[in-house]
Amino acid sequence: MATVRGVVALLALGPLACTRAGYEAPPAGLDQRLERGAHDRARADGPADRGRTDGPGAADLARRDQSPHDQSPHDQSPHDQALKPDTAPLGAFSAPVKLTALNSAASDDDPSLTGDELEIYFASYRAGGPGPENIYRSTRSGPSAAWSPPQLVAELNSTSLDCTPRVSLDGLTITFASARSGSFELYVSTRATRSAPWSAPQPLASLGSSADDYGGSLSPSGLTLVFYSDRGGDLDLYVSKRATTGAAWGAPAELSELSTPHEEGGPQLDATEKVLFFFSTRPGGKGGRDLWMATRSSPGALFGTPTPILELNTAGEESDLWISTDLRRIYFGSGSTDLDLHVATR
Ligand SMILES: [Ca+2]
Ligand SMILES: [Ca+2]
Ligand SMILES: [Ca+2]
Repeated sequence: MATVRGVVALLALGPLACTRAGYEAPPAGLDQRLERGAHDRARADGPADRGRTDGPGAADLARRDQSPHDQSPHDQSPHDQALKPDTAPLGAFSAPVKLTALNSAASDDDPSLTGDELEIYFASYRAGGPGPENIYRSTRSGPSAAWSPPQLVAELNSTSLDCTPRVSLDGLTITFASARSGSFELYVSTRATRSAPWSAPQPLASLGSSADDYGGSLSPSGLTLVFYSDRGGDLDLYVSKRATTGAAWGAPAELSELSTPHEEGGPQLDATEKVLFFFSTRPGGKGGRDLWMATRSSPGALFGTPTPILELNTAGEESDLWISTDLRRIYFGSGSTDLDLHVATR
């Protein structure tokens, strides 16, 4: 979602895939790896540290040499590889890199990828679409291949503002926010295959409000959806649950332990539903919107005090994000005069 500048900020979450055959839960020890990562991040505070070379250890670099990005898709899909047990510590992220093939001179934001990371959806204010902000899609043939020129997603866009696309890991469900009927509401669309067109978007009416609602991100189980809304007077995070992937969504509840009078938005849960990534304008960041994360001891527990992702934040805006299931690749919109899509790895 683009922020401020006279346009209502638009944000989107990526509904993460529901049931996906072959999915493996993240390995035990995630908490310890995150703990170590937080320690590393504490050492990497500020742009001045971005060029340092003592970030990833030798073991990390050795791993990176055999990363899924270097694997031939014919040998093993990058996604399968990414889901293999991975015990290396989650250290600080690398310096963010712009996705220049996707960015424009206008604001580009709200990235969301399929689990294989071969298809990306995002929102952009560039000219040429039916409305002021539109949803675009790009694909690539492999994890290190070039992205194709972005294309408008005609089935999802309107003459109003459309933003915060969140595609599921299997690429068959997408949610997004649209102001086509007044305030921003969440919509959902599906497709039978990755090459089929998206169905006519349907409003997620039971989650909506008369205020603006953005970015509905499905957990990998498909049973939890987090989104953000200013129904309480300022942007805060909300969660809804359902018993099965075919059941109706329950009444949304505010994640009030994470609420401040400042902006909270762009939430995404990890597969354990114990780690939440989001953006916030709360004090303690670098300025404007910044990326934050919070953890909890179990999916039913309250989140602890959030920590900023120091090495990714700037005095500009860091907005809606998407993070891979192994938590090693994060895509987000960032910028000062206009937003651009970035990726950082660890
Ligand atoms: Ca831009
Ligand atoms: Ca708030
Ligand atoms: Ca910032």
